Amino acid sequence: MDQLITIERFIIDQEREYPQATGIFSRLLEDMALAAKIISRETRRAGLTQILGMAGRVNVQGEQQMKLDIFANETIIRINSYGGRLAAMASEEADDLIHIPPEYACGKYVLIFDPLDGSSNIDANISVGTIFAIHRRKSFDGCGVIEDCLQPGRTLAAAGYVIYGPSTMMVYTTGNGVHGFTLDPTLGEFLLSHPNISIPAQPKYYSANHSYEPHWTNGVQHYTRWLQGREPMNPEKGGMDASACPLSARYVGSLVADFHRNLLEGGVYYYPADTKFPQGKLRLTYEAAPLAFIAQQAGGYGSNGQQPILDIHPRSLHERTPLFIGNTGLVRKAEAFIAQDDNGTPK
Ligand code: P6P
Repeated sequence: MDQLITIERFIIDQEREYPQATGIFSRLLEDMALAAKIISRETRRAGLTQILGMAGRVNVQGEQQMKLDIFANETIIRINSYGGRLAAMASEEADDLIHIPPEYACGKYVLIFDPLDGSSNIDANISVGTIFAIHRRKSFDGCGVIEDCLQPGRTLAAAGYVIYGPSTMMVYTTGNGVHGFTLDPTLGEFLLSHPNISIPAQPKYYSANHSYEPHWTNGVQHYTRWLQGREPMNPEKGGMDASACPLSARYVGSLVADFHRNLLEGGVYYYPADTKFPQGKLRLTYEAAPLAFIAQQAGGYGSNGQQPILDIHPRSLHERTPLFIGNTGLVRKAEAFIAQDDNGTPK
């Protein structure tokens, strides 16, 4: 029988491998696990607000019942505002940098997050997720500045996500492999369930929204036909050969759910640029980069179609990017089709 290792125990054991560690980074990861538990509890009740009359509920502070994504955002901010771990935060829900309240000390990390990605799926009871990225601050002292959050994924200190599905799982990396923890709601503990996650060499799925296919570039359209086993081996270069195809199509419409399934089963998720999103829909700093770090640590790869996501230097907090992520061979093949067929402009 496997050992019962809580996420807190695992984090402390990992910390011991770094004698110079101060424990701040560990506490930060533990804070994210606490936030995940709180958000999970509320997400589980999402369908009950009307039935139990909680819609419009006034909480102890006299505040109206929040939408779940606002609740998730407020939970992460509240838990991480004190403790002196962070110099600043940035969120998908906030236009600008989130400063640490003046009454609290500023720390040496910055936290960038999407509090509840895919939240439009909640009413349909579809899995949703939290995505987070942790950078070491570049500024020297005092409050954090925007440049602390505009660092390439290559320099990430940690990245992770929480998937609120049939079970709640937290998956993260600090650059020392990818590890998954499943929440036991009866204990209130995240237990190590998926140590050292490695993306399977033989992929099963591809995930894309085919309704946009007429607006994809030639290269992406050819790539899609290749994944379906309908396109000849061309181009020769670039990773996996056609023996892996045809792959089955699986598209939830919730990035964390699609990414998580492809990470565990093997596959590729892609959201290319199209006429509606000429720069791509997904955000670089709190979606593509943290997931690309996780993919890389699990033996996979994340690209914008031309270059590694991890090499892109963000110019703004909410900058968008095309994203191809999953098995390295599948993503490299996308780059090869794009390089061969594209002049880079969506139709
Ligand atoms: P579409 C959710 O809004 C999201 O950001 C991702 O979670 C998801 O993969 C994608 O957008 C779905 O977008 O255009 O296919 O509905």
